[in-house]
Amino acid sequence: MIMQSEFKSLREIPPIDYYTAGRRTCAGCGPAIGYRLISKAAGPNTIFIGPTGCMYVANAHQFLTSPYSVPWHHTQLGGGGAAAIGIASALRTLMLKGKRKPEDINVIVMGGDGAMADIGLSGLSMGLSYDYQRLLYIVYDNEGYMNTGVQASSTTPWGATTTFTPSGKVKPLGNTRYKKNVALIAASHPNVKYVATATLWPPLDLMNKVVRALNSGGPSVIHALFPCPKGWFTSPADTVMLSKLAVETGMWVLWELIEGQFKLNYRPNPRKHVREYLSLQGRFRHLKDEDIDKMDKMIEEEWFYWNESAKQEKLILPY
Ligand SMILES: Cc1ncc(C[n+]2csc(CCOP(=O)(O)OP(=O)(O)O)c2C)c(N)n1
Ligand code: SF4
Repeated sequence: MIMQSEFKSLREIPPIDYYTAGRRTCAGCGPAIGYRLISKAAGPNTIFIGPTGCMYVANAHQFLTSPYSVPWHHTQLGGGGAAAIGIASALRTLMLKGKRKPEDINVIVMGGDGAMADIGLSGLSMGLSYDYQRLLYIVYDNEGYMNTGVQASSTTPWGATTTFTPSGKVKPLGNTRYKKNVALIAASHPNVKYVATATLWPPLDLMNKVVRALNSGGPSVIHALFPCPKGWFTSPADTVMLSKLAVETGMWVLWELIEGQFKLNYRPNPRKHVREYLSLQGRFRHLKDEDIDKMDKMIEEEWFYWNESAKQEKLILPY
């Protein structure tokens, strides 16, 4: 099979969809938009693995219907990492034994932050210590356990209200934990060939990262921030704009690590104040001006490390 090459412009994006209409996700669902772009980039020779979460429950588990027109396999919430290794290993063995014609088949896990950053983190880590090619783990990060009613996960940002971290008299801030950086954890695995962060904007950045990850020659990870109108209390019409604002305020940093070499993909200049991003989201409505300024200052401080990493072309840890 000819390897998918990178897309130079939006015109080159294939019209065919492998994540099709008829799903039951909320209007403006970020992970659903992401799925569509990712599956287009990966192409038809792809097997998707879906741990339990919105992308399973709202898509594929009822009425014997599915919006996926490529093979799609459900796993238990924490089982995405192991299932992917099993499938990649079975394909390799069948091809080595001559029981299947040799071809490039993508194995992609699309797991939420609950599935990949929390409950299935050990499976993700295990997957990254093998040498399977075209094995890609995508953490679709909507910053909470959304399918079960917006509970906080370890990637929920500081200051967000969720059903597990409600803003109130005792804890006016809501969530007081800092967001876990899954891409940095992934980067610490010696066998990983490609690690990147992405979001819905710019769409070609996300799609080309999928192509680069699959062509990287080993296991790879993309940590993608995908806005969730239901859990973020945002307008469905704002989903892609929120992705853009996350990048322009420096709240979400677009970078990639190719065989250990760090590359910053976008430097906001001038960086917008994080207020522009937060003010569109009901989950931050309780924050006072001084809280928002504190968050902006934290972003500014963290950017020192991203700039330094870009200068030295290697990861300089901010924590
Ligand atoms: C081991 C286990 N614990 C809890 C659940 C209940 N559960 C089902 S989906 C879900 C939320 C998953 O969150 P995430 O992976 O972030 O995906 P999202 O729903 O946000 O798309 C939970 C807690 C489960 N199915 N299995
Ligand atoms: S709750 Fe969020 S992630 Fe789940 S279907 Fe709705 S918008 Fe999408």
